[in-house]
Formats: sequence, C-alpha cells, structure tokens
Amino acid sequence: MAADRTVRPALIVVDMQEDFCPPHGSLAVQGGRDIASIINTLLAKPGFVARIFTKDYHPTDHISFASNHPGPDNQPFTSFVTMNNPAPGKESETKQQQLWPVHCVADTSGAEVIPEIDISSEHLVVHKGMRPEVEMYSVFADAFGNCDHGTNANSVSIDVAATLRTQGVTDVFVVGLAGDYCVKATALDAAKVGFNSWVIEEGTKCVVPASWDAVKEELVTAGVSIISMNDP
Ligand code: VGL
Ligand code: ZN
Repeated sequence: MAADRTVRPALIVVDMQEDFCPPHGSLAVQGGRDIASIINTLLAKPGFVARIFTKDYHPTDHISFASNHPGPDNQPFTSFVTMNNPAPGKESETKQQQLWPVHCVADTSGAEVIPEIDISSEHLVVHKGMRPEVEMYSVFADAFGNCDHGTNANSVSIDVAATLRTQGVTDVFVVGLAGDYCVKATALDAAKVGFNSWVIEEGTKCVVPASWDAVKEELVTAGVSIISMNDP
C-alpha cells in the first residue's frame, strides 16, 4: 500500500449466511463456516472506517431458483440465457442465468448470518436480491453490471457506493461467500465504481473450489488486488 496516500478502508463481509454454510445450508459452500474466525479477526481491527454485512435476501419467486423454472433441463447448478429489462434508451443484453437451489429466502433461518460471526462491532447490514426478476451477486450492481437504481430500485436496500463515499472510503476489502460469485462480483464492482478493491484470500471459499485460480486471474486483470492475512 502506498505510503503517500490516505487510506480509508472499509470491510465488506459478503453473505455469511446459514444457507451458504455446512452442514445444513441449501447452497452450502465447502468450508464456508470455517472462515468465520478469520473474518472475526478482521472485524476486530480498529482501522476500518465502515464494516458492511451483506445478506442475500430473496423472495420465494426469485429468478435464480431452479424450482421457479419448471422443466427437466432447469436443474440447480445449470444455467440458461436470459435478457435484462433495460432502462429507457438502453439496449437489452443477454447473459447466462445460473440456477440455484432455493436459498436465503427473506425472513427464514437460512438467510440469517451464522452465529459464529461476531456482529458486536459497529456495522451496516445490506440486503440484496430482493426483486424477483433481478439477480444481484454484488451489492453495487445487478448481474448485468447495471448500477442504475432506476431499474434496480428495491433490489438492494441501500446505495453502498454512495454510503462509502460519504464516509470518505478509499479502499474496499472483501471477504465472505462465495469467492466465485458474490465476493468476486462485489470486488469487481467496487473497482469499477472507483474504490481500490482488495480480496483477502483466506477470508473466502468458493462454490467450485477448483475455480479459484481462474477467479483470481479475472480479479487481478480487472485491477483487484488479492492479499493474504499474513501480508503487512
Ligand atoms: C451467491 C449464488 C446465489 C453468493 C448468492 O453469495 O455467492 N451465490 N446467490
Ligand atoms: Zn442468491
């Protein structure tokens, strides 16, 4: 980290929720619960200007639930091509919509932050993915990279970029679940909207563990830095 700039760091703890953790989570990420102590160590550091907990928080009719797409081909962990509903004047785009088991339904125990996470430090909670037709892996934008709150109104509970800017945050440190989806998307979008973006490697686990090397490459190419707990 350059010594000649004032660093105002924020910590974003992504989706450390029951449904993403073994043994009972419907979309459990291998080793997901085990990173809680590393995240608690980070949360206890005095330097963070802001600490944000994100919560995936879906309605029962969410687009990402395989069960909402009847048909033999639409199984969890498969994907299909979908189009966005563009803002006026914007072009429509297509992307792959990944299908998942039902997970993190609003107001259910699966959406709770796991009790191993120490929530005693001052923090903000951000809910995301609350509109049925909008997939929100990142807290900054939908899965099309659309940060436009005209089309994403109510899909995320607060404007995180604006909140962090108000607090003079320069650097965003991202940990949590899952490394290959919401952590990746949040770190990429943090860089895109103008923050120095960092992922702390020991603080995340992937849905597909073997994908982590490729994910790291994609992050680094986009200007995100990967660091270790052991780095100074
Ligand atoms: C996530 C899949 C679906 C995540 C959220 O938190 O990485 N993954 N919804
Ligand atoms: Zn989700």
